[in-house]
Parts: sequence; C-alpha cells; structure tokens
Amino acid sequence: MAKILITNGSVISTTGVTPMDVFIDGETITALFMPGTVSPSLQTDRTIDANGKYVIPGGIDVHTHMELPFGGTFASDTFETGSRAAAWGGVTTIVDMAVQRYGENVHEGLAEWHRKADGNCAIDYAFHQIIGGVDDESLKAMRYLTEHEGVSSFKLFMAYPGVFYSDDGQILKAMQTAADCGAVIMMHAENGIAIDVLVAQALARGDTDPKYHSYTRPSPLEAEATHRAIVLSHVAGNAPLYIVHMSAGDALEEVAAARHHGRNVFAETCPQYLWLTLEETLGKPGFEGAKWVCSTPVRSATRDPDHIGYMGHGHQADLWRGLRMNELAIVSTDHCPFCMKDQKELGLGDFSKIPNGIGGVEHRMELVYQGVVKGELTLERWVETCCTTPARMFGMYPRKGIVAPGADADIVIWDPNRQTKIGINDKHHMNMDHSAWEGWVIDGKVDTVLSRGTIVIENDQYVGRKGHGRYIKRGLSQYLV
Ligand code: DUC
Ligand code: ZN
Ligand code: ZN
Repeated sequence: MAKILITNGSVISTTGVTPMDVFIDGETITALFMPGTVSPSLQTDRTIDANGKYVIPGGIDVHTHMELPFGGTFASDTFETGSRAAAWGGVTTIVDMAVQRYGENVHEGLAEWHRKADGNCAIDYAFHQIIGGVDDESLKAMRYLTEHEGVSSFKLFMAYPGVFYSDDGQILKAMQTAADCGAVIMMHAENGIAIDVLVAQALARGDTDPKYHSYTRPSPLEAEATHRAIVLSHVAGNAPLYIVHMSAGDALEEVAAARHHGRNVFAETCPQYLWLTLEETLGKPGFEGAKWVCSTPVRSATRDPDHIGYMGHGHQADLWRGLRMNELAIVSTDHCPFCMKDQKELGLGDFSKIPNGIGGVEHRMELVYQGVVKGELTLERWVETCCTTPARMFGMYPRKGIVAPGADADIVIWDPNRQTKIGINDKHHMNMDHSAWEGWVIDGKVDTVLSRGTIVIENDQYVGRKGHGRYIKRGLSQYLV
C-alpha cells in the first residue's frame, strides 16, 4: 500500500494546534515530523500539500441509524449511501445502532446489522445494540456482546411505550448487568408515558401540525427522565450511563450535577439542538415542519414557552456552555433520515405519525466547526467532541480519534479558508429529498479525507469504494471511574 506524506499542515489534537508533517505507511500513521525535518531520502508515493489547512483525526459519529425500521417505514440511507455521505462530511467511522425489539433475539438483531453493513461501507463502522426487550436472555446477550462481539454499549428507551420502551425495573436490571461487565448504557431519556398522554390530548384538541411534536415533549420530561436514569445507574452500582441526543438545558443540569458527584454519567448533543429552534423549523407553515420532527425535539428559542419549569439561559446557550465545560462530551448526529415523500408524509394530519428523525451524518463536522467560527468552541474542543472523545468513550482509542504514530490513518484535511454551502442542489449526498440544513453556508470545508490510508474524498470528488469500510470491534470505555 501507498506511503503518503501530508506536509505543511497544522495538526489539531485535543491539546493544541501544531505545524507538523504526517507520514502514512499503508493503513497506519507511522511518524510525525517537525516542519522541515523530513529526510530527503524518505520514500513516498504521494505528497499532499496541506499548506494553510488543518489536519485532524477523521470524524467519528457515534449515533447513526442506517436502514432503521421506525414509524412504519425505514430510515432512507443504507449503509452504502449513508457511509458515503459520512465520508463527504469528514467522518471516517460511524457507530450505528443494531436493533432488538421486544420478543426478538439480540444475537439475531446484531447479525442482521452485520448483514446490512458488510461489504457496503465506504468507511469503518461499529455497532451499539438497541435492547428493546429486557429479559433474562437479552441480559445474558449484553454480557456476551461486550466480551466477545466488540459491542460494549446498549441503547435503552424511556420513551415509545409499546415499541422500544423499558420500564424502570427493566432499566435497573440492564444497568446492573452493564455495571458488572463494564458496558455503557445509552439512554433515550424522555418520559414516554407522560408524553403519550400529552400527544393524545393534543390530537383530541385538533392540534395536529408538526410543531405539536415539540410542544407535547416539553423539556421537563427530558430532565425528569434524565434524573431518573441517573438515579437508577447510581443504584445499579455506578453503571456507566450516556444520555443520547440531549436537547434541553434542564436535562443538562441533571448531568452536570451527577458528574459533579463523580458519577459515570456522560451525555451527547447533536447539531440540530445547537443551531435550530422550534420557531424556525417545526413551526413553519403547513406540513414543512415535518422535516425537523425528531426526538428528543428541537426546542423553543424562548426561555420558558409553556411556563412549566425550565428557567435556564435558553437551551442552545446552555448546550454550547455544556460542550465547553465537558458536561456534554460528544456531538453526534442521531442520523435518522426520512424523505418527505411517502415517509414524513405518513404524518399528514397527525404529527404523531411523522417518522422521527433528521439526516445529518454529512454535516456534523461542518456544523460544529461553525461553533468554532462563532467563538463557542476552540479548535481543540471541536476535535475533542467530534473525533477523540467518541473514540475514547466507545473503546476505539488510540486506534481511532488521534493523529499519532500507530493510529489508523483516518485523517481529514480541513480548509478553513473556503466555504461549504449545504442544500439539495449544493452539498448534499444523503439519500433524502430535502435537507434540514438547506441554504446554510459554513465557513470551512472538507478538503481531503483518508480512511485507513486510502483517499476517499479529494478535489470535490468521492474516490472511495463500497466495501472498503471494516467492522471495528470495540473495547470498553476509557472514561469509567
Ligand atoms: N431516538 C433516536 O435515537 N433516534 C431516532 C429516533 C429516536 O427517538
Ligand atoms: Zn433516541
Ligand atoms: Zn438515535
């Protein structure tokens, strides 16, 4: 395989921005050189000039749903289309959620996900396992997957009664198992029982538009569920707990308090919660708001629209602060794309039937970088929340998540002097008929992407191939106390 030298760039790590040349031998980074110190006798097949550009570890999106069966349809990206779109966005590893529903076998659920992904991915991939039915068999399987299959994290749902929902007793049992074997419980923290009551009441009133999706999932119900999950993980013996898709300032307060008490509690947020508001998205006239129906929901820009509890500074300001303060460890996308036609349209006249999800795997690196441009985050924290912590949190470090000798040569060359225009007729490679980010112009651009030493994006072209991506068997999280 090729020997590649990336010269004149600035390597960004969690601790600094350092001018350095990066040498890749085959699939692996084998050396970093101070500028001007590369020996003329070093044999290379190719030199890439990264002058004026950043050299960062490939992005890792730890929350995607390719082909997820949900809401009477399937998420519209396959592993082929979704992993290719990820590459376009500077992502070199995704961790997708394999599914087990109530009454199904966990091992079969995982095998099905392997079948979907195997031979189809442009970049490397790993799996979490959704446990939709906690019982003795699935608890045993959790331990087996952690110890033998490289699947060391399990998603549970406090929402969606009758679909993926687990009650508190089931959650406690799964957490006890996780505490025992070192696995991470990923929690969809919303009080689904209360939400279903609010949804039924809204529909009975004739409030059927997409915006009622958010109004019927008020932030105190995210905060309450987050608190309950934290208490259960404590009682279970400090079970590792990772709250997914956090959208609310009041939920974040619960995580911050738990972390202050030294608990194994972590959280992620997603670009839609950092940038979008209910008023500008779900609140659009007619059915257009359906594009932004996802759970947890995009929230109101105002402090306390319903006078029911939340008294923070505004959810977005709280989330950005949480990212700076490490109350939020990671930005993922919860990539769960559905087209408007035939998919989101299932909820015409009834918001509760709109499939929940936004496609975003292609845009996370861009959208979080925009936080750097706006002064919300440092360059180092951008890399930490999008590349390094995901690898450490989910047992892939130091193979992934760092530009250092010995690591896989998963590298993004990022051009801070160009712009990215997102939109169906601009940059858009996900298998969707719309973009949640239509018309957004980002300062900065993915220039070149390497996946294990193979160039997959360069000169605004996809030059990778289906089947290049390999399954990554993960170990345990590095963050447990
Ligand atoms: N939760 C997710 O994590 N993804 C899609 C839908 C949902 O509710
Ligand atoms: Zn969820
Ligand atoms: Zn999800």
